[in-house]
Amino acid sequence: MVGGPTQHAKVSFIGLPAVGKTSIVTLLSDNKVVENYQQTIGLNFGFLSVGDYEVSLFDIAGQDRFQFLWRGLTRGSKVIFIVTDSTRINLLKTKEIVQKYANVPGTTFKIIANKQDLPGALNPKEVEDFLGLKTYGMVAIDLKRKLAMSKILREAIEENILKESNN
Ligand SMILES: Nc1nc2c(ncn2[C@@H]2O[C@H](COP(=O)(O)OP(=O)(O)O)[C@@H](O)[C@H]2O)c(=O)[nH]1
Ligand SMILES: [Mg+2]
Repeated sequence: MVGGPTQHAKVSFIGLPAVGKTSIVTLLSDNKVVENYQQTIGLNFGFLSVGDYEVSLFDIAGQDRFQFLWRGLTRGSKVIFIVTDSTRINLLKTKEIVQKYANVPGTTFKIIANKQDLPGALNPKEVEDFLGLKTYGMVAIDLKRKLAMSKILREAIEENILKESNN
């Protein structure tokens, strides 16, 4: 067999409601576009095989009443993506999420600046400067972005594994 053995990886998505977490997971997992907003209740799962990794995607509800679940549900994640819709108002609240959650040893944190197609969206560089974490632009309702999103995911997992094996 070519390549290394298949490894399992858990990756989680957190962020405020309606920023596009379920859309990203659906894009990766089902090759589909989420057209109508349907609030996620608690937790939704996706799955993706990328490179040598079998990745479980944890899509975690963003509403205030679900935030008490975030820490427990994300436990053991190699990567946590914090998703923003790239608006100013959302970024202010996302900064609080970064301060509160982006400090788990062993987990790699990245930002997705989603909804780059909307007028007035802050670009990934602006989002990165404000939040202080590596940021990738995304349009989760564009099927053509699936490959780019899979690549972001794979590189983040590889970065995490490399860092952990150096510790
Ligand atoms: N214009 C635009 N709409 C998006 C994008 N990503 C998601 N949406 C829409 O935003 C709404 C909320 O998306 P959803 O994935 O359910 O958000 P979640 O609450 O974070 O899981 C849905 O109506 C999606 O169709 C995007 O990149 N651009
Ligand atoms: Mg959702």
